[in-house]
Amino acid sequence: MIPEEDLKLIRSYLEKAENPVFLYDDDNDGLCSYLLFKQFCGKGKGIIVKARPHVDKFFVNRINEYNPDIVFILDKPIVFDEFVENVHVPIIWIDHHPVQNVEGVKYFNPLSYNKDGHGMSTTYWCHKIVGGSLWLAAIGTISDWVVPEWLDEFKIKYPDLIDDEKTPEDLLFKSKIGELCQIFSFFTKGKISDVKKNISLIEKIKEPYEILNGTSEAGKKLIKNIEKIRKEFNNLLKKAVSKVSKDNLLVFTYTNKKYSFTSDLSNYLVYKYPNKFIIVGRERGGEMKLSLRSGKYKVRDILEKTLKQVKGYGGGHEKACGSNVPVTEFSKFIDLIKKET
Ligand SMILES: [Mn+2]
Repeated sequence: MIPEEDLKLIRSYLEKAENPVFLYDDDNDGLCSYLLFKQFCGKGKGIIVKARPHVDKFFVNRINEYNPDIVFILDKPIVFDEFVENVHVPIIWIDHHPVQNVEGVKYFNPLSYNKDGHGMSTTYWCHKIVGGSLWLAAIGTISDWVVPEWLDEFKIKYPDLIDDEKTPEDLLFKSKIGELCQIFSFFTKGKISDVKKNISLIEKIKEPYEILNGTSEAGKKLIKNIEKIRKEFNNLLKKAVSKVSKDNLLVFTYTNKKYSFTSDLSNYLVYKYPNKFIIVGRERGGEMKLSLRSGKYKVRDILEKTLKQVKGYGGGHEKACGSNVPVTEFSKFIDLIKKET
């Protein structure tokens, strides 16, 4: 848990900010963290950090263009020193991935206080800091497989978005809020110019029904923008499900130049087949970009062990990880994991 006084401190930084820049992860948790902070400040600039777990030098110039007085980093597991050394305003970093030690930033991570506690999600903490739209807080939190203690409050406000679902799995795959989570994850896929358009449309949305029922222009436009992506996803999902066998290991790989669906596919598969070790891979530029999931196996431990014998990198949560492995190493990677299942 992040202590109350730290939450207040972060809030005071937001209140004082004249021109904040928000760097955020490209998943729902990162996006909703940003949306809540932007909503609270009513000013500043958001920069989405796509397709990499780290914040590196590349973002220094992008940030300096906006001449910010403060930088917030949301839901990114890694920040390189080369970034911190070249940004000359305060950096506030809020995250819930394994604790990092980086000099020169104000770092807030619930796991710093209790290594074995639950990190919840970054959106969960951002909501505690600024309040704001409860439905955005719910999307960011539930998408990270976290059930907030205010779920009942949410249910009273949006009775048609949740039934009796109580677990993250049921919320994500059986309820209307889960449908929204899926729609949201499509908003950040594809070309950065398309993603930026989607995000500025989302910033205009006040209630989820604008998207779900197309009751506003922005909502209608958003649904239209993701039509093609949704179709591609559903096609891939069908193919992935057809790969299911008696094996404990389920491997599904695909090539798609435009969109990454690895985490969406693996999340659905682990819900359907919790006892399997699931690996979904997207081949790109000589690398396999992987999402690993399981309800049964200790994914992170097995991944760490495997990466000692195979080139590549990766990490994440105990039962949900991401990894990059050269295509040439992929079959060895699979063989090693197979031995663990
Ligand atoms: Mn997160």
